[in-house]
Amino acid sequence: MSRRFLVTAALPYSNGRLHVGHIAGAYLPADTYVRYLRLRGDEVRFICGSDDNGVAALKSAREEGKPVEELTAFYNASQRRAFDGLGVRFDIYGGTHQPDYVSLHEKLSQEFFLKIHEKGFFTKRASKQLYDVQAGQFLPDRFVTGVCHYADCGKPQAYGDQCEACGRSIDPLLLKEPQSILTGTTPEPRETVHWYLRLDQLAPRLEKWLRAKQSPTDGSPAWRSTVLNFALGQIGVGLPERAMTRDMTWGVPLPLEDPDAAGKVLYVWFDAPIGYVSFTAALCERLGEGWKAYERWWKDPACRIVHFIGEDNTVFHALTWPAMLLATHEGETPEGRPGEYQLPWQVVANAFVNIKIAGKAEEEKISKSRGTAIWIEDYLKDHDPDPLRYYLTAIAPEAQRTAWDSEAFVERNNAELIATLGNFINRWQKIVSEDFGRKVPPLVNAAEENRALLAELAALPAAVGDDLEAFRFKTALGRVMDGFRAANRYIDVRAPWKSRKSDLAQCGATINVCIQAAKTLGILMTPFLPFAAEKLRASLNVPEAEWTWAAAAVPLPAGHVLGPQPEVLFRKIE
Ligand code: B3M
Ligand code: ZN
Repeated sequence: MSRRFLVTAALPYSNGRLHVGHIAGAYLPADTYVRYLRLRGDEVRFICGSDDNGVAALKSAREEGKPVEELTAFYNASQRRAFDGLGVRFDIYGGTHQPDYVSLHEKLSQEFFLKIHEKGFFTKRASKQLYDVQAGQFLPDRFVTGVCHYADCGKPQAYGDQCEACGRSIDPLLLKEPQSILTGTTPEPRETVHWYLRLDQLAPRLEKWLRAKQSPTDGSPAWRSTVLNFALGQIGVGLPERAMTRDMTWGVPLPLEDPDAAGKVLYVWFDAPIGYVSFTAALCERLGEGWKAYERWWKDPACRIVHFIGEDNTVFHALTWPAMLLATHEGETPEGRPGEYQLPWQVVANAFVNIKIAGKAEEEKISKSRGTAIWIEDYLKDHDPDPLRYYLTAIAPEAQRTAWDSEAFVERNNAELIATLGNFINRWQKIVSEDFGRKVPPLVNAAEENRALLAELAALPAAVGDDLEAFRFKTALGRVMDGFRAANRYIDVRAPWKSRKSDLAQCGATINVCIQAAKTLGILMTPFLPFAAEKLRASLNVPEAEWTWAAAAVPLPAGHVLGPQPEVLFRKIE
């Protein structure tokens, strides 16, 4: 039974390159999940693109001395190459301000704003905001730095919107020792008008929806407690209204006739998640369905929407974005749906990946400025994508932060991918070529070890599938590797290099079981290691249409002609 999924991965800001932390956080688990769903035969759209608007890009453009359009186009292209090189294959990679996407994105974002406006979920209010007198402009939140105003934090790593140290959102006016990044001067509060989303009014609907995610009754996996506890905790202390407009020119213009709207754009966290919708629409358009076909994904309860994000984006995906979706509708629909749009079915957030520097005891935060980031484009110059995918899944920060350790990366490539996985595939190639003409030999011998391994393999697709359905990527990969370990033990015991001389039928039975193991494990490893899996598929000569989760434990019949010996699956890393 085929299901329908819309899977998104957080839209990267197009003001920098991607490093291993980004990949481990959102993009790799999302791609792994999508590949798994596709092997299951589910209908999937996988959506991403760059987050071009807002202050991050503006700030970098200032620093790099380039027009912001040029900067975002450059990084959008760089990110696209990095994803492609890693085999992270979106159906569309848009960009909220890229020439091919900006008009549809603006249209949908403005419609969204107007809908919420019409439903009365904004309040227009004058407020004080920090103004840089020397620069003659209001300061976007991220143009102000200072000391976090929460008493239990008080760290100096706070921006006007969020504290880097404790992760909570910041009220720029409460920020201690504020400083403008434009001029270094102390900004002064001045009055300006903004439109605030009534999160307080939406909180009861949000809470009802989130509570249902704690113990789902429809068999869908419970959300990670990190996400739910955070979101419910915020509702518990009360959701403040949030300004959804900014005094800036870079972004989506505010679509109101109101004279107070002049010179303002939508807040980047308002338009960015709408990017998921506008890129879906752009994809529908590209596929010849017309852009409006996005509604089949966003408004149809039969479709499950899954957002993969890094932990710092939790507040926006588990609260603000769902609140926006709810606010396009006055309340529940007569059929008891929360509104017109579907709310996220799952929000899968990962913690950060730190870095372990050789010779240092403490793990550190990956830092661009300290030069500790491992950039994807650099990595791909010398290495294949699969080892990185493997290691980042093996250390996936699913429940807490983990750390990249270059020595461990090399060690695991050599000991696990080469010595365990690659080696198992190599151990019987010579025999199947020389003694059986690359045809699957019959399984004539019912030896105990044969049946035991086949039974173990037969149970594996369901077990790995259960883990993937529940977003336990690390455990799922561990099971696949355990399968390879079992296969190696099996071939050790059966020693076909001996039986080929004494009992060719028994040898053939062993080879048959090895081939079945390679097929099962090859399919199960596909979401994680797509490049090696493709080589294996070709060498087993299984058509793509039969390389499916359901067929994983279906044996290749005796007499099936294999393809050529596989190309080297993994290379040694020094
Ligand atoms: N641009 C990514 C980040 O915070 C942010 C995600 C937007 S998802 C709609 O790094
Ligand atoms: Zn703080």
